[in-house]
Amino acid sequence: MKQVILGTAGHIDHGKTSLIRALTGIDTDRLKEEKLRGITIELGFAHMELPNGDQLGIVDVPGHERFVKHMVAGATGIDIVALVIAADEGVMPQTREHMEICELLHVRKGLVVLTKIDMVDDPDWVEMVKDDVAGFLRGTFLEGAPILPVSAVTGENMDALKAALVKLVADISPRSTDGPFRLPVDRVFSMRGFGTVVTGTSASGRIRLGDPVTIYPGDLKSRVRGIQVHNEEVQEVLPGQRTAINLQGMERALIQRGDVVATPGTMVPAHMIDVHLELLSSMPRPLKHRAKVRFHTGTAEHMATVILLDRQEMAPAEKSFAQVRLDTPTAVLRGDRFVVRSYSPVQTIGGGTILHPTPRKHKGQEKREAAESLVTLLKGNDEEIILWHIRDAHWTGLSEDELRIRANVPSKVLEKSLQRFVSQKTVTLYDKENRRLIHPEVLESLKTTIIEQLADHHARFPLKTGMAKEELSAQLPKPVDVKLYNYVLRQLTEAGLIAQEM
Ligand SMILES: Nc1nc2c(ncn2[C@@H]2O[C@H](COP(=O)(O)OP(=O)(O)OP(=O)(O)O)[C@@H](O)[C@H]2O)c(=O)[nH]1
Ligand SMILES: [Mg+2]
Repeated sequence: MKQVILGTAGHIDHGKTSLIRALTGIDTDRLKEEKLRGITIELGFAHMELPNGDQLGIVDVPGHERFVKHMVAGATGIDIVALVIAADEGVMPQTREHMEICELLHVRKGLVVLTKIDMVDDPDWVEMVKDDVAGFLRGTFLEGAPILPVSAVTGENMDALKAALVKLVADISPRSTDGPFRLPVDRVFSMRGFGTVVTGTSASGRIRLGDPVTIYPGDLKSRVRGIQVHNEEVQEVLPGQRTAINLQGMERALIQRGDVVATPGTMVPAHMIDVHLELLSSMPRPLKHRAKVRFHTGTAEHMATVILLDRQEMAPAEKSFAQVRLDTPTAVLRGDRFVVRSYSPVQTIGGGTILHPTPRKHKGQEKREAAESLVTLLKGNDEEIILWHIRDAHWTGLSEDELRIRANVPSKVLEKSLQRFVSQKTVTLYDKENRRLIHPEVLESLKTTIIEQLADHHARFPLKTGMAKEELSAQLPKPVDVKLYNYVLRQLTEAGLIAQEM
């Protein structure tokens, strides 16, 4: 039995919620305001068993232009999309925008549901809309996907839709359970007698009842007190499941949508993020260096400033490296996708891949170098990415734990690569106790700098015996890890290159 998450997408009033109700019997519009206005505002959730026994978790999103930010949060973590288009209206602005968002988030599979066919008398019209939609999908991940005309009111063709879903689900490969458990929170509420409950689509890893968890970016500690998947109590969460987690001893007010419940020690709050940014061709004007944007990743939305690294502006459809400076911290890992929307008027303008969750602040001349160097994080293989981070840490070195968070490569690959690197001396393990690493070239540069500084000192003050250890380290042009400094002094002394007096 497979478990797959389907998300809806499409323009306002095109029949997304009605379709889910017709499929599952569940009304995902729960809010009073939604009932009153007849539109979806918040994300809605449902689930169903397909005719072959596979389980479908469903996320219903709002089509209203003002709630696209909820749609982005909902589309995070879906396996397949049902793009809903009303047969009497055809492709409309949010049909386009939702498709763009799905593409930016790397949704790979889906189908189109042409709803409200009971409203169209002319069969030629339906064929025409179908052709039009097929044209619209050309060049997207839905090119050639099934287009199913249905009516949520008469139930016409609903069986054909279910059959198409079964076929689609069969094509989805199960998500890997490797890596830390991560659940981007889309709802938080408190339940009498239970305390705080968070819901979301589990993104990776697994977690069991009683396990400790940390809620990022706030670094709040808790424990899994209860788990529900599709309203049933379970012992364990696997990736790609609609999940509710009851958190032990956690105040509701401390958690919000956008936070991530994860295995402790696997993330850090990110204030600045290095990214590869891809702008949409539909964007009305270029994106300027230092533009204020809305940055969406996981279920979070943050105000941010885009620092372009090697140009003053980016034209529509251009791609480039950038540093995103967030107004408030977030929790991300390398490889996560994101969406960028303009500040005002609010409109989706692009997105891309997160490359480095905790980079240095890039400024001045160094910006251009940073852009060139980031190519490795975008295109490199796991080993190249690991080496990049060790080299990038420079004289502060890097612990294995820090490396694990920054590189986000499968844990087995990380362990094997490091074992090999250390034994082949591609990497130096200078602090066994804390498992801290340094790149040999970076190590050499530290040795050379120390010798140069000492030689310079002796030349300038020939009558003095030497320099105090602390004075020397304070004069180094970049920060050095204390343990690394002592390690290098010891090595230089043993090699007879310097002399130490107590
Ligand atoms: N005749 C007919 N009406 C439909 C059909 N599907 C939906 N409707 C009607 O269209 C209107 C909008 O339907 P919803 O399901 O709320 O549309 P939605 O896409 O969820 O709208 P938002 O979530 O606000 O974007 C409602 O009045 C529905 O009764 C259909 O297949 N046939
Ligand atoms: Mg709706």
